Amino acid sequence: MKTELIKADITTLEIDAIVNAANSSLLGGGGVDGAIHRAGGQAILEDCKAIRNKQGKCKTGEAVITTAGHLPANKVIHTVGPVYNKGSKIEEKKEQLANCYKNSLKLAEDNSLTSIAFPNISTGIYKFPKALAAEIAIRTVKQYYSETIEKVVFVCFDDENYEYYKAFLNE
Ligand code: AR6
Repeated sequence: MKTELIKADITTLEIDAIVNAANSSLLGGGGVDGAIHRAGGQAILEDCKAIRNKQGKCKTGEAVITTAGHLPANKVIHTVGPVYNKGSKIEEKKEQLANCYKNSLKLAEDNSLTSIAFPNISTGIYKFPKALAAEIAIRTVKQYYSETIEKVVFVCFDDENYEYYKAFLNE
């Protein structure tokens, strides 16, 4: 499994799967979630609604998969990152963030997807400290053994995240 780092809008990528930093309602929101639904169109929301009707909300750390609608990617994996509140259950939040990456990779494998791109989950509206989130993302992906996934792309949107990823990936 090789890893890549890029600075880009994740909605533009031609890849098997892009990951969405969703919320538990799965019904869309701001940030990267808003961008994915806007660019991908109604089909993504329809799939999300069908999943909700079947299983209810998506819990923090878990992941579900839908069509990618009009996006150049083949599938969207929606995962729900933890909301970071200073001093409150930090260890649990760290584990939940790692679970987002693990469960998304597992879902990609289960669907025979060989390339996957992650945004910096929880580091926007959910306010997870960027350095800590980058460490967790990189460690979790590197520790994940997959016989089928060939490529994992870390997609940064802002300079601060990009600098942390660049530093930690080169360690
Ligand atoms: N491509 C790649 N990365 C992006 C893009 C993009 N087009 N747009 C933003 N980012 P956020 P969260 C980066 O807030 O913190 C939504 O309302 C952004 O710079 O999208 O997990 C959901 O519905 C940041 O580094 O997600 C939830 O309610 C990263 O994506 C809530 O926000 C994550 O920022 C989830 O919050």
